[in-house]
Amino acid sequence: MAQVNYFLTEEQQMIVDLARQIAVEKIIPVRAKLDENEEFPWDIMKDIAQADLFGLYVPEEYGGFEKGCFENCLALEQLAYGCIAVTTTFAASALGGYPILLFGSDEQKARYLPDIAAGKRLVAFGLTEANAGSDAAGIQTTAVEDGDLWVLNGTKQWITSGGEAEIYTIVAMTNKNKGARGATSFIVEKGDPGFSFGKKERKMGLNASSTRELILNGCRIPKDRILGRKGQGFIMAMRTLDIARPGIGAIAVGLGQAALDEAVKYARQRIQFGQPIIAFQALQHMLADMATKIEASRALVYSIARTIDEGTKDTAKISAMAKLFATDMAMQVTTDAVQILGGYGYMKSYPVEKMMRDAKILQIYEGTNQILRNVIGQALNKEYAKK
Ligand code: COS
Repeated sequence: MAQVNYFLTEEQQMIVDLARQIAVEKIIPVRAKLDENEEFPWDIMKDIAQADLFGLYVPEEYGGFEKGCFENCLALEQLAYGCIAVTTTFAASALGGYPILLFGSDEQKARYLPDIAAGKRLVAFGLTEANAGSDAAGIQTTAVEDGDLWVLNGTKQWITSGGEAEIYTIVAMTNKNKGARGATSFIVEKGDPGFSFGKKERKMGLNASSTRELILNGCRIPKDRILGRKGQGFIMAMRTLDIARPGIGAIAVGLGQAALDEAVKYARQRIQFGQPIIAFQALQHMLADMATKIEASRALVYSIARTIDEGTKDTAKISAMAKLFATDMAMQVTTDAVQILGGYGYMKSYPVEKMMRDAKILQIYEGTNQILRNVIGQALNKEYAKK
């Protein structure tokens, strides 16, 4: 049966195979237990580290493979085939690491990137606050200079890998009067004085991923922990999200594929009215739509990730498109998979109910799909104004 050819190089196919092997051998056997126990997947993080996948996007001089957004998407898609909670922990490490890669000094890169590439220390990205979600420029955490130190005060909310990660890239206001231009980014480490964590959040899904508050209470960090220059924090966060969002699209593709595989398998063996239910056209049409939307999402995510890797500037619009289309697809496909499995789909003994619960976050984190539509709409407005 013909499959779409995405013309992967041998090396890219190796990344796919490696990540798929981890999904099948290490993640799928334990995903229900991790979900049920809300357990952080440390063992799997070690497997991913041993496979050298944490270093995919890190330059060779810091111990990585210097690959791009596309290779990262390939790994994310396959890991997500196993479980998107586990994959979110892996993805969050890149989200927290990109600011160091994009804006860090040579000295900061040398200090942090080798450990990040080796998977020795997890990274987290601290942007969101109770009153600054979609309105990311509304952050209230402050950073003020005090002699040789920066002193940070505020609370970050819903931070993926909060408490588990050791390195945090935090956005704080250094000049509240300047709005988005008054934000600055910093590296904060677990153990820094005045830095602690809130309780682990309980969630609808994504239970193997840990989500906590970061509490900065007079947190004192050395002067050289500033990332880039004062006032660059918001742009840094936006550029980080522009590189990371296709990865969320890739996670959605992996999840959608996993749900489709479960639905087809079930529809082929479930007998009703004397025949497998896949013989019914109503079911075939559902499966056909699911498969087509997954392939369309994969093609979109891959081509956008490749475009970003070519060094294209101003990628906010296309990056938003990759996340928007694929994550709406994943929500629909996982919901349809539950429908196809019927009563069994609603039971915890089958994996599709978890897939549907997990899928919902994809439309919310790293920019709600409503904000992404705004980003795309505003970009269109600007483009057409130039024509
Ligand atoms: N790349 C580079 N610069 C960008 C940018 C991008 N993608 N997006 C915005 N900017 C720049 C703008 O050009 C503007 O610069 P000037 O000050 O020179 O004009 C500045 O940043 C402020 O931009 P804007 O006025 O568009 O900011 P808004 O406050 O209106 O917010 C949105 C823009 C809504 C797009 C932003 O807040 C956002 O992405 N929100 C979602 C946040 C998110 O994803 N949260 C999830 C957290 S991580 S799980």
